[in-house]
Amino acid sequence: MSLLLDNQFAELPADKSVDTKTFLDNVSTLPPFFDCLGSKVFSIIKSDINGNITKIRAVYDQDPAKYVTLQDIVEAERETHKGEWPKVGATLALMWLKRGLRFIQVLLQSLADGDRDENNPNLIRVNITKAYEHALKRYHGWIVQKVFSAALIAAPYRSNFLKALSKGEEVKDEDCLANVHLFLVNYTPTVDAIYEMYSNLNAELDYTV
Ligand code: 0SG
Repeated sequence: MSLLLDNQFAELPADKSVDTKTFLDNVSTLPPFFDCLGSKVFSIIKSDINGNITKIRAVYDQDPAKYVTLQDIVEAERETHKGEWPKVGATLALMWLKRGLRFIQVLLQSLADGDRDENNPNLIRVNITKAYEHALKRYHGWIVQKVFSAALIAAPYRSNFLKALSKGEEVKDEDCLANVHLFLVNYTPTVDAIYEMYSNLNAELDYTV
């Protein structure tokens, strides 16, 4: 069985709106995966992502009928918080969460595409670095970039990572990567749709932490 396919994201409707409840249920399955990765450095990342999800869910739970889509939340906060927005509330939490989700997407896509360090074929540092440079690096000052360097050194071997994706079972690489491909079919458009929404609403910020 594949961990990813157990947690397949929902297909987007034609208007590319993202259903809040389904999205929150889907992303909530990601943080426990960090426990399989071993090193303590991953608990920092897990707690950051968990914090984002908790913040968005707290807003959703206030009025599920009002916040059916993620865009409903972001637009409502724009009205409520005016000058503070978008660096506030669930809008800020989703801004960061989507960057983590993009990181995961680029990492998985890179593995599925067969990107590999031929000298160290059982390492996934090239895939992780590609994802980091695409999704996160520009938002990180030097201290957080050091945390990334520590995470890179502590990253699991490719074989162990693929095994974790297969819930600890010995699955052929090609079967595991076929599942990664299938997972990305709905996951990638969901992440793209959130990015597009932030761009359309002018909700994206460019500061570093
Ligand atoms: C195989 C695994 C390899 C993993 C390699 C991981 C590489 C990534 C390492 C990056 C380490 C990041 C550690 C945390 C950094 C955080 O500081 C930043 C900024 O966090 C935001 O800061 C918060 O998320 C916001 O929280 S909120 O919900 O309250 O709104 C907020 O606090 C904000 C600051 O607020 S403000 O000053 O604007 O008021 N977080 C990130 O950069 C996201 C990191 C996501 C990493 C995803 C990695 C996934 C790995 C998956 C492996 C399968």
